[in-house]
Amino acid sequence: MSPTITAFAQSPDRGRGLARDMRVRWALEEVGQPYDVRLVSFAEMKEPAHRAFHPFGQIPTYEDAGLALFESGAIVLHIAERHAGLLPNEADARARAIAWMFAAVGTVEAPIIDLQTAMFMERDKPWHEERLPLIKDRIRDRLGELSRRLGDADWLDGAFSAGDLMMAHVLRRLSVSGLLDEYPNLAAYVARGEARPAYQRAFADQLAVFTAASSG
Ligand code: GTB
Repeated sequence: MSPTITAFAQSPDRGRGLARDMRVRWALEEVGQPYDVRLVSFAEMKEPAHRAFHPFGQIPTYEDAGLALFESGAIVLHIAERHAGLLPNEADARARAIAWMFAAVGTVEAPIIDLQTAMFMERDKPWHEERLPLIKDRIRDRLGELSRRLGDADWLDGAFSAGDLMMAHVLRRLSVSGLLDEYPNLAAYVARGEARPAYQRAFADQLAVFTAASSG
């Protein structure tokens, strides 16, 4: 039996691969694990049947042989722990790769979510214009630090790992803001991730969902 993940039936990202099912798809493609996808509407996500898998009524979820998981980072870690290819075997290197996964969602993604919340949900607030540069500068602080750490390396700690997968996908969320272009080594890092065959397959699959929903 293949694992089943959930994704938006009609993703608000319009097939740009920004929703978090993309991380899970990418991880499954990297390790060569086939999977099924259950598409859910916004209404279905909030129904008890979906909340049994995801307490917050969101995507992605992951089900496999009686195990149900939510949280994209936890799902990618689970996949990486059960298959070769996304975490180093050596214990310390493995711990560092996992630390980068946490850094991606906890330290780097947090201010990026603030920016998206400001752009999509707070535009009408009287303090919006004043708040925006503050959020952007917090993101720049993180990107500057990350850029200095990456330097001219291909990946954050040796070979490509689940830490890079999570970080590259988090950084992709900045693509429309222009902020990533201020850090050429980070833009190149994301491009290297996007060039991976596993990423390409995952991207094509989620785009096909959007294309089918748009034409149907
Ligand atoms: N911390 C959780 C995780 O990492 O899995 C966060 C899960 C989450 O926020 N899921 C979003 C969701 O289900 C989809 S990915 N939202 C519906 C809801 O909360 O009701 C977030 C997302 C949505 C849209 C875009 N976009 O349009 O570009 C990008 C990312």
